[in-house]
Amino acid sequence: MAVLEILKESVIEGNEKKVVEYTEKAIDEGMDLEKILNEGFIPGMEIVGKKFQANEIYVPEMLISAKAMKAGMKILEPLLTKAGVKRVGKVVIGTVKGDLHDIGKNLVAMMLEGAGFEVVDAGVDVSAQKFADLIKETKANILGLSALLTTTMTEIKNVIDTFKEKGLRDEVKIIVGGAPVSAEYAAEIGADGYSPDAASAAALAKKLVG
Ligand code: B1M
Repeated sequence: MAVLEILKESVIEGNEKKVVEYTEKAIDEGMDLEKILNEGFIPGMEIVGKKFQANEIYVPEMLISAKAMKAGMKILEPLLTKAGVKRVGKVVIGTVKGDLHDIGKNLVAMMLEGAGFEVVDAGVDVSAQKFADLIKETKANILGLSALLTTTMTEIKNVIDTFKEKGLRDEVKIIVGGAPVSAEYAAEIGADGYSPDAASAAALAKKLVG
């Protein structure tokens, strides 16, 4: 099997050791960095996302694949940056103020990375001001907001309103998600999109920047 095919399969299997080994092998062979990303990691994570949506795999398997992909990205990322390879887009993602849940948000961040985005993870309990500062600082074109509590869901609206007040709303596409959030709520508060899970969040982000 060719190196990139093995790399792709290793991401799907969630075999971290093999992902690292074959990422290094591809780099050592002088393979194009973009090709490693586009023909190894991205199609691997795309298949993982599809399997998750079809209920063929569940959150733990998806986390294992995402962790394996991330180990490879750790090697590839500095080289991509150094070579000035253009990514699909840049995303700032975080869990809103008052909310400490981050498992789903981390999964979304990893799927976005697997889809070719540069991801700035703002962490949990992030204020509207902090999101605004990060968007100005990173010039990201997508903002991802996660909320897991009915009490913090309203903070998503506060972030969007703050962006409007600061004249930043047109600078970014805002995508939202988390268990209590719905497509109706997202539309009501003026988000650009909602997705129910990590795989569709990556597809949505791609559509919004495409
Ligand atoms: Co909390 N918690 N929790 N908790 N917790 C819930 C959410 C709850 C439903 C449990 C329950 O009562 N049945 C409930 C919320 C009720 C409500 O408001 N409707 C609850 C509560 C009440 C609380 C506390 C208030 C409990 C207390 O202290 N009295 C407290 C609040 C702390 C705080 O945040 N301020 C609390 C604390 C915690 C722990 C710290 C113990 C822990 C979090 C650990 C961590 O995240 N590091 C925790 C956990 C683990 C849960 C449950 C059990 C699991 C959440 C999870 O990780 N799911 C949860 C009950 C449940 O869901 N069964 C519960 C797995 C994860 C992969 O799914 O996060 O939904 P999820 O993410 C999905 C999608 O939602 C979507 O994609 C992900 C992957 O497919 N998605 C996005 C998420 N973000 C997205 C963003 C997007 C797009 C899609 O675009 C940007």
